[in-house]
Amino acid sequence: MGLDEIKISRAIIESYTEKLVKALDVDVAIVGGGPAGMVCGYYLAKAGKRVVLFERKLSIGGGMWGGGIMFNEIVVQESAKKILDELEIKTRQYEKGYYLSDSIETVSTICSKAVKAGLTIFNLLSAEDVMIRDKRVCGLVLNWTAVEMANLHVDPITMRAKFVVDATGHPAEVARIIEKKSGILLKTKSGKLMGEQSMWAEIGEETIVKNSKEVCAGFYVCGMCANAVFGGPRMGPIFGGMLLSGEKVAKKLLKKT
Ligand code: 48F
Repeated sequence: MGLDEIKISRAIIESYTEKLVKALDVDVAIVGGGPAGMVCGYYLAKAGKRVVLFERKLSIGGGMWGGGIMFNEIVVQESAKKILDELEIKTRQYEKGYYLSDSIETVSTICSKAVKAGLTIFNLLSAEDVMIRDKRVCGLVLNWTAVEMANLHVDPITMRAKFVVDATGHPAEVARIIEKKSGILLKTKSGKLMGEQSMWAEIGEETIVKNSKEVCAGFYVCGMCANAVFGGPRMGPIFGGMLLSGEKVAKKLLKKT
């Protein structure tokens, strides 16, 4: 039996197009495929929600692959270990309250479980803007990362979502766009982005979960982005807060969708 290259191409184009068309109108759109965004997507998909995640890069996983300074181990504290257990990711106790896991196993397993639960992930697509109607965030404006990188003058496409989650990590990209373009007052102390503070693992891990919440109508933040928006320290290669933050936003959205 000969393999037909045209059939292979048609299969990919038809299947991807179907997936993309389905993604144009969903319950929740997540921007950023780091640990927080993926965990958020996992819990929403598991509960049967129509949820898509857009990741700029070729690979998902954000800042988790490299552990600390490229030593590919991550640390998770007691309160977050239950999420790694649920996902069947191996952990080892280092000292009381400090658990280690292999960052490669952790990223790949979270991604696998999320996709198997029903999360649709699009890599190589960047959110470059949002859609806002009646002061409510209600969708994303997307373009190929390759277009963005080559600085080509190509117009984007738009998708609609009941809720948008910014999980873009330190740069808080979607929140920044909303602040810059919409004039909407954010639910922070200043009404604007508060900015990330210097390293303090204990406070950072606490505040990141508190700060994972609604920023304005239709718009939530989780992961490092939450501390960049509401003002809180960074925390380095401890990842429990990221996981708990994704879970928290998913739980909040489950009550609303
Ligand atoms: O940075 P990232 O891993 O965010 P996170 O889930 O986790 C933070 C930790 O990795 C680490 C830390 C732990 O203490 O502080 O930094 O909060 O993942 C964010 C992902 O978002 C993608 C980016 O490529 C990365 O994979 N991203 C950023 N902006 C966009 C985007 C955008 N505009 N469109 C699509 N993806």
